[in-house]
Amino acid sequence: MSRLCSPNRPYTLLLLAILQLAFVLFLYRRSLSGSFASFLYEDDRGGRWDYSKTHDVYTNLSSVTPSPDRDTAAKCPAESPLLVGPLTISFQKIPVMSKIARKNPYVQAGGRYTPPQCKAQYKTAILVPHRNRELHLRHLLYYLHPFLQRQQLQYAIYVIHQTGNRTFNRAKLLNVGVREALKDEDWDCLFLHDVDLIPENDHNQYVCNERYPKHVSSAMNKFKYRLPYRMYFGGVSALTPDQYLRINGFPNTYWGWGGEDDDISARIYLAGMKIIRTPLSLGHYKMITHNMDVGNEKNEKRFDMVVKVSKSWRSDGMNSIDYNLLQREEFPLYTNITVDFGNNPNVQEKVN
Ligand code: UD2
Ligand code: MN
Repeated sequence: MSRLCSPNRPYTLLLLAILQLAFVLFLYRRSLSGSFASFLYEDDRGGRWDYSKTHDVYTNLSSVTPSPDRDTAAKCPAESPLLVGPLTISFQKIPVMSKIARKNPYVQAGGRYTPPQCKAQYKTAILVPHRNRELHLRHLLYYLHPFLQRQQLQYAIYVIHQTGNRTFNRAKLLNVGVREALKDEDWDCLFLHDVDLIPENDHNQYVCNERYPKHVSSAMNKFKYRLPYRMYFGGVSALTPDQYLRINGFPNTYWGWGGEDDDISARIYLAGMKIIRTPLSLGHYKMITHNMDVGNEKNEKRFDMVVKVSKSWRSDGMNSIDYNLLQREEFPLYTNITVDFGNNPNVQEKVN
């Protein structure tokens, strides 16, 4: 027994015990945070981006020339050579739709695109819930079309438009979008996308994670480029059709603003999966500043509803959706799907 550990020195012993405990705690926390980070964020290959140096989102696209024969064209490479990293995003001026279409000559009717120079390896559908945000939609189309072309994806943009002025229902619109988009194509991935969010880095690939639903807008200017809370799932997310159906899609019963994103987040865990996220350094988005919309007032029932999700998710979702499809139109830059949902059953609404 050393002098240090002699029983005559009780304070030294106590100090040693405390140090040992602190060391064990330190190791434990390190391993915890290590595993937490690896399951929460997709591998970002250590990428650190300098967002003070940005590029025009249309850079390199004029160099794209069609392959003489689509059938013999080589597969697109695993990583597109067109990517540049951080992009210049500004909401000062925005071209009219016809000008945006002219800037994207290879986009086909309905906002569909297949790379003209190589065979795409991946097919992504972008689904945008919408009403009365025409200006935001123009910004989104201006930035998203070249962004997706830089990634050499096969893609289509769907805008799901809720008609009338009754209470807005974002999650139900997305269920409609998924059902309608899957009638067109066997999509590998579904991107559920707010109209007012613009991605700031083209290395943020619009592809799904094969195992888990992915939260993509992990770092928004609105939240100072941090996650607002741990289970957050709002903004932009990506699920494979299989993952979407495993959670029974999104809830149809959230009328007005809020709560539906937390319900979806809970569904993912209830269905035995977890949320993976785009690394914060890559998941940068700018949200166009806006006020709350008329017809999308806060859903006062949202907290009561979210706590009941373990009971509701199996019966409220893709297996219970009911809607009146009014129109499907192929515009040059997007496919527009107009639906009527009727009244919010929670309140007495005026008939428009
Ligand atoms: C947050 C989430 C959003 C959703 C919402 C609560 C972010 C960035 N986004 O958005 O994903 O969970 O809270 O419901 O935190 N919309 C229209 N017309 C309307 C109303 C809404 O087109 O009249 C669409 C549009 O795509 C919009 C989205 O619904 O981006 C979400 O609505 P918001 O932008 O008003 O809500 P916000 O920014 O608080
Ligand atoms: Mn918004």
